[in-house]
Amino acid sequence: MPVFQPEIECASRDYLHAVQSARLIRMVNSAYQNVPFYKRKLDEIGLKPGDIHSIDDIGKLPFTVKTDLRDNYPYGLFAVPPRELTRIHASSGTTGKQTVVGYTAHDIEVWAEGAARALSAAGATREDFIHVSYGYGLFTGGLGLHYGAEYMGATAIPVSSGNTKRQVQILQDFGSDFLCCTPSYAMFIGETVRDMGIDPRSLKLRGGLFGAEPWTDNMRREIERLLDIKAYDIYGLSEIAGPGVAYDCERQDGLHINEDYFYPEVIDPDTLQPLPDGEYGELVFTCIGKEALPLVRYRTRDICALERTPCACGRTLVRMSKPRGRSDDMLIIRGVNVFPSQVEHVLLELGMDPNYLLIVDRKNNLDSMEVQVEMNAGLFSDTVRDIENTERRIEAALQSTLNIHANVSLMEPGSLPRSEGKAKRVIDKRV
Ligand code: DLL
Repeated sequence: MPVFQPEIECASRDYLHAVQSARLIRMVNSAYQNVPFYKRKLDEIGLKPGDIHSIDDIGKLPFTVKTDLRDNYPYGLFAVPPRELTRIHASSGTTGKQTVVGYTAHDIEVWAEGAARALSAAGATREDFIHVSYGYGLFTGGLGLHYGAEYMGATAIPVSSGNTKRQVQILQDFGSDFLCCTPSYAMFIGETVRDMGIDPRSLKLRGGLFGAEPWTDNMRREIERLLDIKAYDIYGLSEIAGPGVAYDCERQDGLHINEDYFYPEVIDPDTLQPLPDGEYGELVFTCIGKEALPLVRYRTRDICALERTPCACGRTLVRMSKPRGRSDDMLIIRGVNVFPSQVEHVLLELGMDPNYLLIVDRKNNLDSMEVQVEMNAGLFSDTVRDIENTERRIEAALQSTLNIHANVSLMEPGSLPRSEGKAKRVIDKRV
């Protein structure tokens, strides 16, 4: 499959090292001169911008965390005056103030370039119609893919999220070639195609770029089956740019990181020391190619591992594993660490759809976990005995993967809420 920018995506490691080094030096200078927060942080540890000679010096720099953005809300970490800004976005955040991010015209182009690389890696071309069902607005999903599609010369269809039957109608009538939305919404759109009696093979759709939330390879296969497409992962976060920080290629074997703009490290979240390739830890990014918000060693809380072995697609860009979830999504139930994605994995292995809700509670000082799972057509059964047998089977599978007991309740098909954006799968009544 053609590579959008082979001169960077397939560059030699030496060339990338030189690009990264030059950009890091420039960005540290800018952050020191223009962002009082960074001047203070560097002064505190006695580090001068001149002490950074290459990307290998990155470990000398201090980390930035989400609360730094909140403490400097809304514009305190911006390195450019307001007249230089082209756009503002924000990430919703479930607690406290939202995180505000800004872009210069150059930053919008960097971001669009990243998203265009992702679309191309999924096989999209200038001839294609890109159906964008991520939300448009302060969330970066909609406009991120939209600008990426336009940047590569394809045709953007800015549908935004919601009104799912209309989405299907547009897929049919407009002849969309690629669908962009969250994986949970892709599942919902797929179910709606089926419920409307439409044969997915009759649609022109051939691929999709799904991200903004963790999803498993099993869910990938489920979406591919429901929509008769190839499903690609796309990763990003608003603090660093938006969608297109990293993306699947045709090998679907880890997401290539646009490391010429977003320099990645994986650290042990307790010791804060870098981890060797292949080991899971917290992903950290330094924005070496952007002007407005030059984040230094930003701790994403996403858990993944890096891989630098050559990829058969020809790209030399480092790959990150599919994020397992966020360290702050991790539930600790009776002392056991549980990621919602593990539950999803178990359900899909058992042939169930990933429509579930995890309810954690505390009774008599003891944590309890209930997993509500929707029955699919294959499971739907009238006999109480069949239902109970299936519930026990799921409980046993969860116990062996998670090492913890969960009460499983089967629910009627279609009874659990569907998501048009990021799915909410956990209700933790303890907090
Ligand atoms: O979710 C940007 C985005 C939009 C990415 C559309 C991909 C597609 P935020 O709202 O700031 O930005 O949320 C960022 O979402 O730190 C991860 O925890 C999670 N996330 C994003 N992409 C993936 C993915 C957008 N492919 C947070 N797999 C990140 C797993 C993801 N988690």
